[in-house]
Amino acid sequence: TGDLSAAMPFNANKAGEYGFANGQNSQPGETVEAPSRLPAGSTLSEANVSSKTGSVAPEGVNAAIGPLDRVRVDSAGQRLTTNQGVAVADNQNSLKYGVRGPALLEDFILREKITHFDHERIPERIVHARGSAAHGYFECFEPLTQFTKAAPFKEAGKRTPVFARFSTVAGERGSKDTARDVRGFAVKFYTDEGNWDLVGNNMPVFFIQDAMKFPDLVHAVKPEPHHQMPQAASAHDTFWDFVSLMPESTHMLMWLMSDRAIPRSYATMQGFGVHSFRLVNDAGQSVFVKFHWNPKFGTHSLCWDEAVKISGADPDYHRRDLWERIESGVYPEWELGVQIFTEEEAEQFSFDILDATKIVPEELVPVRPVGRMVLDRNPDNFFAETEQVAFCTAHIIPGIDFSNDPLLAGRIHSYVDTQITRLGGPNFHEIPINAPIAQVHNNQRDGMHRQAIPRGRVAYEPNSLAGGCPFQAGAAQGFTSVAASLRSRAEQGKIRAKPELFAEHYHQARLFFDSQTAPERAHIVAAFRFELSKVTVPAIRQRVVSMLRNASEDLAAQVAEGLNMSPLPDAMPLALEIDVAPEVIRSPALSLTARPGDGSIKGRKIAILVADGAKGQSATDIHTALFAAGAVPRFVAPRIGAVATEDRVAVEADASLENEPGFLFDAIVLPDGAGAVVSLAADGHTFEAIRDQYRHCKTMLALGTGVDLFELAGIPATLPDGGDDPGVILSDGSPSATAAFIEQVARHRHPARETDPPAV
Ligand code: HDE
Repeated sequence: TGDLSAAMPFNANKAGEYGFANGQNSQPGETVEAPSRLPAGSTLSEANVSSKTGSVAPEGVNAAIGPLDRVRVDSAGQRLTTNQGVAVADNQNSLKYGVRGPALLEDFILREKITHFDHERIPERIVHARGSAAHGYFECFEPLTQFTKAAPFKEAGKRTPVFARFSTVAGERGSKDTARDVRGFAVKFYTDEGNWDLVGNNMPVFFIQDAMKFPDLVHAVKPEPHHQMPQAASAHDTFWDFVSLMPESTHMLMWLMSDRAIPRSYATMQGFGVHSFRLVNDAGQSVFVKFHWNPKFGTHSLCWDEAVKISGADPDYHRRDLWERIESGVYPEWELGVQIFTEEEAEQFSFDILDATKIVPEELVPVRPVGRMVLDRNPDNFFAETEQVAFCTAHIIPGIDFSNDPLLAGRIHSYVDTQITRLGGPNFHEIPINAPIAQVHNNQRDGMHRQAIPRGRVAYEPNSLAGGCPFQAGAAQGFTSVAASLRSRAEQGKIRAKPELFAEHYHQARLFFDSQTAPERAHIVAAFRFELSKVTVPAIRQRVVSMLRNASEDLAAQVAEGLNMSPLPDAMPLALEIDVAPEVIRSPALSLTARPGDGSIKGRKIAILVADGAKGQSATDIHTALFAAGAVPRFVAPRIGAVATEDRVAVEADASLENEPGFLFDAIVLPDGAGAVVSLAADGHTFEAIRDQYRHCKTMLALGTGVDLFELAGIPATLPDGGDDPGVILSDGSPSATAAFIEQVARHRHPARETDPPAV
C-alpha cells in the first residue's frame, strides 16, 4: 500500500476511518474522492486550500477545516471493529461458556468496549462547565498595523478561522442554560502566527481584583458543600455572604442582577476581554486595549419569570438557539471593537486600568470597530470539539501582550494548568480542536497521549547534529514581551497589596445603575430582592443593603423595601477616604436599549397559534411574511399534525402548546376563524401562552377574530398609564398590519406594560 498517491492526506489503509467512506475501501493506486459533507448550497469549502499562510482566504474557506478533516470519522458503509481494527462478528452477546454459563475473561471485545465506556467522561471544567460552541471566522476591516502586528489585524478582508465557546459559569455540565449568571465568551483565533485565545465574558467587569480570591469566589457561588444546593444559582447564603464581605464586587453585582445575566441567546449578547491588554506594533511600541464584541442582532435579554419557565421547558435553550441559527443560515455575527489608550492617558483616569472591576466608559475612550466574527459552522461532535477545546489566556501571539492586571496574572497560570488535569496531560495542544494551523516545532517531547512523531535524535537546543533546528526566530519574527513598567510607580519591592485606586468600589456601580432606563432599574431591584429573599441569614441581607447604599441610595431603599427591611442599615464604611471624581456619571452605552442591533427580526422564534377552524390562508400568509423577514415562525396547535382549517388550506402544526409552551417564543400570533377561537379557548395552555407573552412584554398579533382570545385571556386593553400598547396589534391581515407587527417584534420588548407585581 506504500505506493498510493502521495497526495492522499491520510493513511490509505484507513480510508473509512478518516471520513472517506463511500462504501468501499480504496485499492492501491486508486484515488478516493471524499464525498462532500456539506449541505447543497453551502458556501463553505471542505478543502483546506490555505497553505497555512492565513492570508486572505476566498469566501467560504475556513483554514481550520482541513486539519480537523484529517480526524473526522464517518462510519457509513463500514464494518464494526474493535479499536485495533478487528472486525466484530457479534455485538450483542458476550463470550460465555455455554449460553447459560459464566462469561469468560478472555472476551477482549467485551472488555475493550466496557473499559472504554468506563472512561468516557473527563472532569468537567471547574467553572464554565456548561457551554456550546461553533466554528467561524474573524474578518479584519482595515489594517490595524499602526497599533499591532498581530496576525488577524494585518490586512483588510483577512480572514482568520475561529472557534468560539459560550458558557454559564456556576452550573454543572448538564445544568440549564437560562440561569442568572455571567456568560463566558471565549474565542480561539487560529492565526497564521499561532493560536490566540481571547477568553472573555458577556460582562466587562469581574467580581474580584486579584486572582488570590478566585477559588473563594467560586466556592461561594457553587452549590453549598454540605448538601450540594442550589444548582446553577447565586441565590443562596454562601454567595451573598462572600460578596457582601468583598465590596469590590459591587459593580459586578449590578451587571449580574441586571438582565445581562439572562441573555435571550448567545447570538444576542456582548462579549468583553475584561482586562486591559496591550497591542504592540512592529516598532515595539505599545498601547493599552480593551476588547468588545458587539452582536449584529442586538443585545437582548430574557426577563426573569421567562428565564425560570424556559429552564423547565427547554434547559438547552441557548444551545439549541445557537445550533439552529447556524443550521438555518442566520449566522451569529459580532463586530470586534477596541478601546485604545496610552499609558499616559491611563494614568490620568480616575480609576486604575489594572482593576478588573472597572470599565473604561465608552464616553471616555470610544470603541473603534476593527473587524467582525461570523459563526457559520456547527461542530461535528460535541465532545471532540466543544468539550475538548482548551482556551488559555496564556495563548497570545506577537502583537498582543498582557497588562499587569493581577487577576489576569493568575489566569495566565490557571488555564494551562487546569487543562492538564481536565484533558489528561501536557499534550492537549495536539487534540485537533486545539492544534494551531501554524506549524509547531520545538524540543518538547513525550507525555501522555503524544500524537506527533518527532523524527531524528535531537531534542535539545543548541545543537549541531540537526543544523541548529528548530532555530530561534529572533525578535523580528518571534514573540517578545513589552518591556513594560507602569510609570510613576515608585520601587516598592515585593509586596502583597493593592494600588490605591483599587479601593474605590462604588463610582462605577452607581454609573451602571444610573445609566439604565427605569424598567432596567426595576429589574435590578427585583433581582436583588429575589436573590436576597433566598438568603436565610438576615445579617447577610443587611450587609448587602449597607453596601448598596454606597452605590445608590435609591437602589438600596427599594431593595430594603422589597425585603421588608426597616430601618435601613448604616452604609458600609468606605475603604478609600480620598475623593476621586469620576469622568463619566451617565453612560447611555450601558443600557440595553442602546443596542438594538441591525433592527431585524432574524432568528426570532414566533408562534402562530392554529387550531381546527382557523383560516388557513391568513395563517399561511403571516408565516410566509415572517419567514421572509428571517424569523423562525412555527405553527403551534393543541396537537401536532394537520389542522382542519376553515378554508381547507393545508396547515401542519409542527409544535404543540404542550411541547413548545408560549414562553419559548419571542412573539405570538393568534389566528383568525371563529372555530379556532373556540378550539383554542377549550385548552388552558392557550391562555397560559397568551398571558406569558403579555407578562414578558412581548409583541402579540391577533388576526381577525383571534382578538377574542385577548379578551378571554384578560389582556388589558391599554397600558397601565392609559396609553395604547404598541406591542398588542390587531390585524385585518393587511400588509401594513404585518409590517407593524414585524417592527414591534424587532423592538424585542414593551416594558411600558410592566408592573411589579405583574397585573397579568
Ligand atoms: Fe476563567 N477559568 N478564571 N475567567 N474562564 C476557566 O479554565 C480563572 C475569569 C472564562 O469556554 C477555567 O478551561 C481564574 C475572568 C471563560 O472553555 C479555569 C480566574 C474571565 C472560561 C479558569 C478567572 C474568565 C473560563 C476552567 C481569576 C472573563 C471558559 C476551565 C484569576 C474575562 C472557557 C478552563 C471555555 C474558564 C480560571 C476569572 C472567563 C479554572 C483563576 C475574569 C470564558 O482555568
